[in-house]
Amino acid sequence: MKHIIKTITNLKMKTIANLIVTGTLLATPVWSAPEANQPKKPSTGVHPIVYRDASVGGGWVNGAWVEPKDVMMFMKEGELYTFYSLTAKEGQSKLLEVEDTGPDIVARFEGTDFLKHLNVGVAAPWNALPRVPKVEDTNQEELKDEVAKILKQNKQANAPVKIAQVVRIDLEGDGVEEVIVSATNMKLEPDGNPAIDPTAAARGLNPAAVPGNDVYSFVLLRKLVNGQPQTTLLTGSFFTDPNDGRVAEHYRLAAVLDLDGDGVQEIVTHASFFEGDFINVFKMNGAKADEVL
Ligand SMILES: [Ca+2]
Ligand SMILES: [Ca+2]
Repeated sequence: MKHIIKTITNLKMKTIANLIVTGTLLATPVWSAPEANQPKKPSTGVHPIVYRDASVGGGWVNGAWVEPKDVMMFMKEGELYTFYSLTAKEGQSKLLEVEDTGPDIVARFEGTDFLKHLNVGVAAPWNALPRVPKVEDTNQEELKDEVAKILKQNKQANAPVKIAQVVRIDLEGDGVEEVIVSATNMKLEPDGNPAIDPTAAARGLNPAAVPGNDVYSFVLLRKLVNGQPQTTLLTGSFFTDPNDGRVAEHYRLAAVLDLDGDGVQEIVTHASFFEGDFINVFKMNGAKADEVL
């Protein structure tokens, strides 16, 4: 009995202590928010980026964004990379070698069985996914209206609105969430590559050319700016002529990662086309998203 009473007393003490702490926190002014959400100085080290089955996508090197061909010379055998999907850390692996194959710079890693089809890896000691994106329902009227507006601006007012991804994430950690949307009506293979058009060859076109009119694939960012939601087209392709012979590109959101170590997450989009793919990286610059890679 004595023991039980003592425990209850301890619990009461704890509750009172918690109340005091809570009271202190509530009284704390906004400007002393937790350290994690304060902007940090970006890293001054070498941080190459790889994607999918380890093509080199460029990197953040000595304070600058560097294109894939130029980052290759900075990549060291045995260096540890952390790989991320859109919503999770997938694992870590050491770089074995890196090779310039002509169209791509390709890296090889030790035991990467954990890698999923779309992933982004970075040689960085910090957590590149400090805030995890929430994947949402694609059936949202406000976002469908924004997609329709972009289609109209790109001479595709009659194209059906098809949203493929909706992701909510606070990129800066400022307490206000951003929304990233990818939209496409393109015919796709199961791996996400655009489908080959079997009729294209008969029309004298590349079989990887766009099948049909009013085909699109793009990624947009929706962000509150001075209290008003603002939509930015980040990247994409719009095809209005089925006979223009352009090769179809499918764009989607691949990852939302802090690639330069400043605590702000960059947007990584992935584009796949016939026998190839690439990534782009967008870094927030106030209300704007700058394409840095
Ligand atoms: Ca934000
Ligand atoms: Ca960053």
